[in-house]
Formats: sequence, C-alpha cells, structure tokens
Amino acid sequence: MPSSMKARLDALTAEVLARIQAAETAAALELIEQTDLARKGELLGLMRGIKDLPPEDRAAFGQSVNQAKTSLEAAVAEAKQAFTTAAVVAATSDACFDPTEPGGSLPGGHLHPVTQVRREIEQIFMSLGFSVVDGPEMETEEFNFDLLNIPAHHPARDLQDTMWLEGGRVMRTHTSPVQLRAMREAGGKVPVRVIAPGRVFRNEQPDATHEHTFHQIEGLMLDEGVSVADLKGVLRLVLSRIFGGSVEVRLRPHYFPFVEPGFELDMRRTGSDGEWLEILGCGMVHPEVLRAGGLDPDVVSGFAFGMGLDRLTMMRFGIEDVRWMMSGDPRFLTQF
Ligand code: FA5
Repeated sequence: MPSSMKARLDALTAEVLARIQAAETAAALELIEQTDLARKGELLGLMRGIKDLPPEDRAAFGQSVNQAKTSLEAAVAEAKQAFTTAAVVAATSDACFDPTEPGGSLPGGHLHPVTQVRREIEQIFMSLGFSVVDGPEMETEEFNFDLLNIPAHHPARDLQDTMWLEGGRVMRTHTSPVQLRAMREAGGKVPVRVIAPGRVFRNEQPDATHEHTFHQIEGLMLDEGVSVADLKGVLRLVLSRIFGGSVEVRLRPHYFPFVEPGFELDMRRTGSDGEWLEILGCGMVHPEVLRAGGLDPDVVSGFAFGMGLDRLTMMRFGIEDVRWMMSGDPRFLTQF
C-alpha cells in the first residue's frame, strides 16, 4: 500500500477523533457525523483512490478505511452518550428533585356558562315531570311560521328577522316549532309536558343584548283544564330555583301569534324594589296551534313559553354583554 495514502488516512482519522473529543454539544457531534463521516466526506472519499492502488493492496486499504470509519462512529456514539448522562445527572442532582412527585397538572376545561345554566334548568323541569326534547335547527317555513299561526305575508313574520335558506327552509328563529313537533309526536294524547332547549338564529346586527345566534328554552304543558295560574305558578317556581330564593313574577300582555292570551314575563327578587327584568315570552297555546298539532281546543288547553337562555345566564352570572357568549374567548370563559 502506498505510504502516502495510508499516512493521509491516519492523519485524517486523528483529526476527526480530535474534533469528536473537542465537541462541546450533542449538536456539534451530529455535525461531525453529517460532514466528516458522511458518504461524501473526505474519509470515504479516500475509497475513490483505491483504483489507483496495485490490485494486491486494494483489499487491505479498503479494510483500513472501514475500520477507521467504524471506530470514529463508535467514538461519536460514546461522546453522545456522555452528554445524555451528564444532562440527566445535572437534572437530578438538585437536592430537591423528587422523581416520585406527580407531574404538573394540565389546565382542565369546563362547561360553557350557557351549558351550565341549561343543564340546571333541565334538571328543575325534569323534577316537575317535564321531559327534554329536541328539534332541528334548520326548519321548514311551515313549522317555523305557518303552523304557529303566522301566515305568509302577515306582518308578524317581520317580528323576527329571518335567515332564509334555499328551498323555502329557514334557520329557526325560535324554538317554538318544537311545540308542534312534540304535539304530533304525542299523537293527539295529553298530558304533554316538554321543554326544548336549543340554538336559534336571527338576521340581527349584534349589540350588547342581541346576538344573531343565541339559545332559547321552549316549554309546553298541555292537558285538560290547564290555566294561566298554572303557567304563572310553574314559571315562578322554576325561576325561584334558578336564582336561589323566592322571586316575584308579573305578566304583561304581549302579542305572539301562537298564543292567546300572550304575555311577557318579568321577574324580580321578592321584597326587592328593584327593576323588573324581562325574561321570556309566554301564553296560552292558541286554538289554531292546538288544531295544527292534532288536538281539540275544546278539550285540551295549555301554556307555552320561550325563555332566552343567554339572557338568563347573563343575569345569573352578572355578564354585561351577550356577545361574550359566542366569543370563545378564554379570558371570559375561565371566569365561570
Ligand atoms: C319568541 O321567540 C317566542 N317564540 C317566545 C314564546 C314562546 C312566546 C312560546 C310565547 C309562547 P321573543 O322573540 O321575544 O319570543 O324571544 C324570546 C326570548 O329570547 C326573549 O325574551 C329574549 O330573552 C331572547 N332573545 C330574543 N332575541 C334575542 C337576541 N337577539 N339575542 C339574545 N336573546 C334574545
């Protein structure tokens, strides 16, 4: 083997080994692997000169290069291991380190305030014998308006700005269409005692008290001989439970096409001279609506209501702006 090639191999091996021993970080070692020990590095480049050697020397030279490569790779691996060990020793040599200590806790999520209040209200109504039902958010014009005694071209349609979809469908503007679905589901039988919580949609410019997407809870109680006294009694009981303590309620006449008579219900805490707060719309189910639901208004009567769940939640927690509800902002949500 020509001594010049062997001498270059030995010198190169010594140089690379010195670099490995001088490396101060694991990253520096990786760089050596990617350059000096790479296929295109000078060390393996020596292999290309093998063809200039006499045939009898070629095998021995190839072996020497391979050995040099293997021993340098082992040196890199050993140096890397030393860095890892040093890092672990550094991390654990702290007198306070306790390997048995449980890991730090991850921040936990929780239910949205609207969901918390919805679930509470569901529990209260279930304890009174109501069941919780559901209806579609995309409704037909028939269920959202017609069957609720709001005929086409009637000005009452303008009371709720509607998001219209193709094919005469709408995003439901209120949960009242579920009244009809529940009556039909019951197949003309009473009693019917249901609540239907859910999202509703209106084509509104949001402000502090109005959102385009918000939540209502519809309620419907039908039987023989249900009166306005039942309506007032049930809602007063439920609101007292929601707000913890006795509340007063008052009914103000209000027009909704699907009830007769219709009311807005206001509440305030018993004994307080505070302001009356408008909470929900309600009334005795209109005879036309009972008929549309397959019931005989001469036999069956009942009340319905639609409460604004976001506004109830705002009152419950003292939230000033309804737009926070849909914001998804953790600065808001983590307060509840
Ligand atoms: C209705 O939607 C009727 N369907 C309620 C009803 C049901 C009456 C059954 C009679 C019998 P109204 O549009 O007033 O009514 O809405 C009911 C409640 O939803 C309001 O009292 C209010 O609390 C809430 N609400 C209405 N519009 C918005 C809005 N843009 N953003 C947030 N809450 C709203």
